[in-house]
Amino acid sequence: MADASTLLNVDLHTNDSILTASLLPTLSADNASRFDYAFKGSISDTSDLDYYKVRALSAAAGAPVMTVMGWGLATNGIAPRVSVFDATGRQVAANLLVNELGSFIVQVPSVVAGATYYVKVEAQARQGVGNYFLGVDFERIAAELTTFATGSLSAADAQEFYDLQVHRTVLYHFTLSAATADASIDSAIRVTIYDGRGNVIFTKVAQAGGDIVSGNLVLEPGKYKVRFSAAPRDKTRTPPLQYSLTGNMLDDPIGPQPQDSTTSPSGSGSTSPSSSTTSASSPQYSDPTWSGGAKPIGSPSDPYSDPYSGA
Ligand SMILES: [Ca+2]
Ligand SMILES: [Ca+2]
Repeated sequence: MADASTLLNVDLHTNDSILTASLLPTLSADNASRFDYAFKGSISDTSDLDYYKVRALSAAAGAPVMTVMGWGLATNGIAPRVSVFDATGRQVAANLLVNELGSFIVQVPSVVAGATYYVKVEAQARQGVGNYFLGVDFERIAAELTTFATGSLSAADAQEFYDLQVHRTVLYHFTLSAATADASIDSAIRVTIYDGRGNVIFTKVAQAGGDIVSGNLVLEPGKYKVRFSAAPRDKTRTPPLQYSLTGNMLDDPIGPQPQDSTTSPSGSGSTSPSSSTTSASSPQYSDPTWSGGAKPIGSPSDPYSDPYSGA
């Protein structure tokens, strides 16, 4: 944990609300970096919040997608959490794209050109003190998110399995979210991915009603099993839970892709797996297939500890 002497920017709580954020200068444009706005700040005590004022680019810029990125600046520093508010102080719906290893990235798909927004930075779970980097970037094209699997779990149906068939090497960026109808019961959902030999190659836990969690995974061609399991703190009480595994896929197949150039959006470098019409004639490039959902197929063990143990 950082001490006061290593904090880069102690604001003495002058920017802990949207009202006082407006007293601060707008984040200056940073021409030297890839971000439209960039700033290094500090969470200087456990009650510190930092609000920053940002102006969306003009309509002429044609860049309505607002991406806000925060990450800790020290190995053992804080994990920042960022959120976006409009000029009236209302939180703006944003897709949480990345929440892993101290990085937190949200994206607002469409902002009002020229409008004022506020970015709030806090420490995740209000824990820790330290320095962070905040970057805000306006872009033309939003990240395309695909839903890979979604379903419901309950005490009677505490896990669901999917078969995943991968036809070419892909890099998945997964985001897992968990929701519950009964927030009074502390619970979570775990996703676990097994390779063809039953080895666990990926696992993440999302708290019900909490932020999504994300992770990257490279999958070679083959068959995998994906399990979603309910993880209530009190094993005798499992509330109704909903899970959603979304994200996107990046791939780099060797050789040209069998894409129909007449339907590709120009210059987007699309990684969307949504177009599957060509896969029948070119199986070597077909997208991974997800199947199953409700049917339990065996019960592979989970070597990972209870997410609540030691908590
Ligand atoms: Ca601060
Ligand atoms: Ca502050």
